[in-house]
Amino acid sequence: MGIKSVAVFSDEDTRSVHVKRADEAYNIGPAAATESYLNMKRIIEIAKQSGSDAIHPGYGFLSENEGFAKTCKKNGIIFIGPGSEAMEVTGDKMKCKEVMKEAGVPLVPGSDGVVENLDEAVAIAKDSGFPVLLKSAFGGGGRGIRLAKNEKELRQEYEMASAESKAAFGKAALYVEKCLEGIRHIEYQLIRDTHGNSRHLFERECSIQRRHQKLIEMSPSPVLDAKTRNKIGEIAVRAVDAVDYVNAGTAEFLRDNKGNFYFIEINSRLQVEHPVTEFVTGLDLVKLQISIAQGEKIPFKQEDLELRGAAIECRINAEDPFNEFSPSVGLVPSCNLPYGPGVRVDSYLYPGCTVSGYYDSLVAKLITWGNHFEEARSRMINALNEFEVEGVNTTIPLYKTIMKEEHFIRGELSTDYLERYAIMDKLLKDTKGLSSQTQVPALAALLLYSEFMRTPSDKRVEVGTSGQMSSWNRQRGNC
Ligand code: MV4
Repeated sequence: MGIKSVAVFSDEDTRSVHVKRADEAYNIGPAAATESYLNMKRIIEIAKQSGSDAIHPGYGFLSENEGFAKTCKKNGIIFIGPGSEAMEVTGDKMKCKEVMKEAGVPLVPGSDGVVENLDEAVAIAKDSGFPVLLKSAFGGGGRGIRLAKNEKELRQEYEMASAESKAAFGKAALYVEKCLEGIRHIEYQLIRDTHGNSRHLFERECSIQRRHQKLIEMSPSPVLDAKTRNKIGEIAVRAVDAVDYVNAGTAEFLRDNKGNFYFIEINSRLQVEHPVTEFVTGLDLVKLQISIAQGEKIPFKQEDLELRGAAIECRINAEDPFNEFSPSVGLVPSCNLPYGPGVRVDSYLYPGCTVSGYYDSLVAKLITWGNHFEEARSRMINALNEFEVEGVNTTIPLYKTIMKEEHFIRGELSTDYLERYAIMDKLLKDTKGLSSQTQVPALAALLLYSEFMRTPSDKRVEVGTSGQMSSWNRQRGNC
């Protein structure tokens, strides 16, 4: 778009790739996010110093912080996202549900807002039917959710849930929802301009998650036919119209095993998985966001949009799937990123870079597109096989297993997909339980040991740094 870019970076990110790619880059403080990427004052200071007209908040950090959106506006800097008023509504679960109910957007059966006391919770649970979920109005991403399978459990859980909510969020405001079974997590990408035009850019299926962190996203969803796609798309558009939303947003739904859709929340930021939608619509969503932030109208009608082909995203995290997904940090001496027709890698990895322990473990997004799901899947398999990262463990082996797993291939997905089909056991079987980090040293040790054992004892030399047989080795009689 011919717009100059200004990057901000913490001490930890001095050599990060976005710093090299931006036209200008400014340090905003120490590694700790609270002193850098969450430091509103410092970020506004840099925006003014660099003469920036607008700030794109990305995702995470301040991207859904209404105070930051307000501060930008107060300082005459365009916040590329929704206004703070819309953000205030979408950030308050109860207020948002109220607005959605008014707009005729389907909600999960349960209480109308927060319950006043335990008896009200029990009455509502009996009405909607057990099992129910007790959710905190201030929770999110799975926090502050408790399951009650009957009245006795509900009575027990209610006391604990209100104490937990008070402790975690400062206030106890609970609501009751019927617990939906066999659900899928399907979200709609939305865009709305400052002239009241709103479009949906189709759905993304995000059901494959671990501890409420998405792992794989895809479009189209294997369970949506064209009629349902448009019907839910219209509902999603109604949702953003109802909160007078502006710019890109995502409406999240749960789909139960009877095919009913229920609105959960609106995410007021561009999501990690937006490239999936860019691939199947051919749109550049960040360019669209910037145009809308400049007051331009959406340059297409709903009927102009076509969901073309299929796209899949795998989130490559620096975590060890063989060791409870523990974070893996440090130098990446070398890496090989895949490329080719229908392959996109959004990443900060380059040979010699460092994975920090200060920030999120996401190191790359690998997205593939094909004329249909099978072509996207086969391209993903090839890309995963080409994708090499030295120095840290990654979740790549998990995705190699999932891409070949029969239920995944048949589109039989649900939010409990990993548990339901014992995917972690399949991963261990596929890889004999060794992560890339342990596979290489283990093989090296085996080679060394067999070499050592083949060498006549008077010809053997110590393989080590000291040159002396260490006491540990001497006692154990090995090298
Ligand atoms: C639910 C549900 C079943 N029934 N609500 C978890 C986090 C939040 N985004 C909503 N979540 C759920 N709410 C009712 N009434 C199941 C989940 C849920 C879930 C939802 C989406 C993606 C992954 C999930 C994993 C576990 C539970």
